[in-house]
Amino acid sequence: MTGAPSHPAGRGAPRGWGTYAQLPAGRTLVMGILNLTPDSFSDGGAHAGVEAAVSHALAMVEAGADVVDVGGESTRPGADPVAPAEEQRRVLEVIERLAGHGVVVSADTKHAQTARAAIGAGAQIVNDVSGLGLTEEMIEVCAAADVPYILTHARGDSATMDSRARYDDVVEEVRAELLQQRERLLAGGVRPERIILDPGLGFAKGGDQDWRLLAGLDRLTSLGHPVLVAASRKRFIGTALARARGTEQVPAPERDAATAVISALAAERGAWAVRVHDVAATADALAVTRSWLAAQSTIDHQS
Ligand code: PMM
Repeated sequence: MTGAPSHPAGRGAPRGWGTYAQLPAGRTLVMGILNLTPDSFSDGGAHAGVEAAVSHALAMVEAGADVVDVGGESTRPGADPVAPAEEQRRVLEVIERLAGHGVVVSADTKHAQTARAAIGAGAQIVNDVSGLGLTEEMIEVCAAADVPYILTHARGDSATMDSRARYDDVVEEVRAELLQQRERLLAGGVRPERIILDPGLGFAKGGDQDWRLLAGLDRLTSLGHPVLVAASRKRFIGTALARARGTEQVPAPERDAATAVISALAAERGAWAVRVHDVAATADALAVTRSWLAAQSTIDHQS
């Protein structure tokens, strides 16, 4: 990534970032989710086995994923913690295989040892959802490897996060807490251009807090770091759909069309990347968003 933005600031122009080594610049990227967890809320157990996992990941790349995010520990509220050794057993071989295929892999982990091993296996980005629990060891690993680091807002762990969803002003507090953690990363030697920010939708958030964070995305993109939006299939989407349909909570696999709409809106607001399960739907949503914005900029230049 270079320091300078690749776009003039404006609608749909990702702000504050240039390009990471192999990743295209100038458009919102798609991060496809590969959860290698038996208890993941949305696709648990479906990709058991290395072969199935690799072919699912390659299918996501074929469908338009720029990055594949590989995780071995479920982060949903109430999920059991996974020891780093078991987490590594689940992910390392898959990461190695994907890196061998030239896929850009991010390692979704809260454990510094797993991040280190994942980088050794070929992962190029560390995706950490520790939030306020970010460890010094994780900072050391990322500084030493000089890899992009996704700093995700979260309070507490899977057992406690729901009880910590108390904010006076969720957008301002999430921003301030991310900036605090950013200071720790910088003090530990992580270069500023390596830090990607994520509001941590669903992590210690409830009610309409996730929607407020999306609506206030400019407060994060204006900080000059790339911003990742990871809304895919999350509970707040199911709740909004249920309210609109007048039904019970809408289940995770029925949230993909709504997720694609959020991807489009996030791209319009300058998100660097969106993390999704249904890559094809989001790739299409981003393609039509780009066409819309390209036409918009022509009109803007004429007037
Ligand atoms: N959410 C989940 C897992 N990893 N990573 C980042 N950076 N941000 C997130 O919000 C995030 C994440 C949980 O969702 P999943 O179980 O569908 O993967």
